[in-house]
Amino acid sequence: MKLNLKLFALLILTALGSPPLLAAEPGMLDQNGFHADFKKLDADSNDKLSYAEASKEKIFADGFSRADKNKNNTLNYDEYANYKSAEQGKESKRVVADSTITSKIKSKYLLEKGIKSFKVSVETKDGIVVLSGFVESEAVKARAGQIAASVNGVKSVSNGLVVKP
Ligand SMILES: [Ca+2]
Ligand SMILES: [Ca+2]
Repeated sequence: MKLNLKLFALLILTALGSPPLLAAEPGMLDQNGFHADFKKLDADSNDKLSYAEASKEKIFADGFSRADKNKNNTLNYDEYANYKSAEQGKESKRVVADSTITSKIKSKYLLEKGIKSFKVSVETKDGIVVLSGFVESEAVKARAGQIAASVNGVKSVSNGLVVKP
């Protein structure tokens, strides 16, 4: 029984601990984690990835030629791992930037008397903010949109707030 509990706790810790680690330490992944991925893609096991092999991963379907630094139309492990860790780094930066935008907007809404922040939902993806939920007047809706647009890093605001007096 005790052992099971320990195992359970370990599983929880692992589950909680993994995603931030993956995001925070691409260098570590570079050394350990990509070899298995590389092997899986390398269907003919020649230690190189052709476009057909690499493009099974979406980032290489789009970025194969950028990853292929020496332009020989195949990716060796270093080309594969460097490109992949750079892309993952960009992706985790984007996610951090998006959640920073969301929390800045939410904290500004808290300071606005007219906006009942618990009735307004803010979501940000790649700098594009989507507002949904309810406000009491057109003026408040417009104000909420202006506030969202004024936050650094916001590219556009899709104001889906519904006026419900
Ligand atoms: Ca191959
Ligand atoms: Ca190459």
